Amino acid sequence: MLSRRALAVVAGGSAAALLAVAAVLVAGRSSGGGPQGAGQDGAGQPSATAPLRDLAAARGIRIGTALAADHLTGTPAAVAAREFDAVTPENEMKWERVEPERGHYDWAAADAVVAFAQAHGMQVRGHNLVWHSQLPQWLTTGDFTAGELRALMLRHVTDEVTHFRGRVAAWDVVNEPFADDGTHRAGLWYRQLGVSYIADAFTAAHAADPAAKLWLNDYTIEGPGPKSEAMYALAKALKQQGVPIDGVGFQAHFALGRVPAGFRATMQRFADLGLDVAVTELDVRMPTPPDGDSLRQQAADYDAVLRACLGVTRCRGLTVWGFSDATSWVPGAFPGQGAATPYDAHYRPKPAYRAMAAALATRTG
Ligand code: 9MR
Repeated sequence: MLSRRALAVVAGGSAAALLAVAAVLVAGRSSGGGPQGAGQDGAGQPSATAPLRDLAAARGIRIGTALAADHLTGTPAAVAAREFDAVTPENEMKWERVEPERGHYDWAAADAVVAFAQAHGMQVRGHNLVWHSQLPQWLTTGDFTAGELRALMLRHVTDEVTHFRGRVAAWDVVNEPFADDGTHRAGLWYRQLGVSYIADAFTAAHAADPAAKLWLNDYTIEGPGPKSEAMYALAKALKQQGVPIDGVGFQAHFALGRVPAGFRATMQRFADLGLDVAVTELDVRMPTPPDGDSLRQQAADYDAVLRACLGVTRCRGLTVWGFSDATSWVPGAFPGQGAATPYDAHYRPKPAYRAMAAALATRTG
């Protein structure tokens, strides 16, 4: 039985995607398969052989990865292009990278990631326009008045969106606006401009590229709690005010075994506001080195997140924050932890990869 979304995709001409599902279902009943994702994992699950992106297309969602400009050749590039149909530049579009000096832009690294994505039929998620972190020093130490800061923000948003117009499908316009207790994060923007910076950033981005989808994005909003409530209230208010917001991204940086049981319900609640939702930065960290039990739990966690997205009609896709343990940000940020992605450090698929393929290929809810 095909889902409504799968039928829509097939009706839209993607018969190849339907064939891919058929292929994976057949492969799932045998123990054979290709070199990637072949055989049985530690949990004894059957494996899939079709690339994730084909399986995802058949379910009407995109499957993405964060990608850095220094991973556009060799094995990382080959795996990214084969498995994923969406890309989020990991750092290359952040303010400190694109405007290291006031008014002087350096688009080279971001352009390289975008060109790679275009060459391989991958959609680009722009990350990000306004954030409290990874800002250039000239901006954070500039001692600007509120009026000057607002003008700098609007110009930066306008220039960046304009540069990528037609090449970036969706933008994380405002990233991580809330602290864990649900208050507005006391970063540069909120401190100097108050809450108005958020609507202003969306309005400027929309003016620069009316076709781009515009998103809020944050972490620890996936289950009930003050931060999720704050994000809900903000998204609702922006919609009511007619601010051009299209979606809310759930970053989903999880610790092993900690996927909130209510993730699907949370996404549905936001979708009911008339917004799209997506999983934008999924990873599941664990103490290293991993063992059979932790890899099995991680596979269950990836499965749960993917099924949460598949269970919400307005969930547009799932992006992993790097697909290989070779390049993940986690060990640098959480000493003693890592192994957070679906591929190991040698670019071999882990049980988490096979869990995602299986979740995409089967319809067990
Ligand atoms: O993965 C990114 C890492 O390379 C950077 O050093 C770090 C700097 O803050 O940002 C990481 O990506 C973050 C993303 O931009 C926003 N959500 C949290 C991600 C992980 O920290």
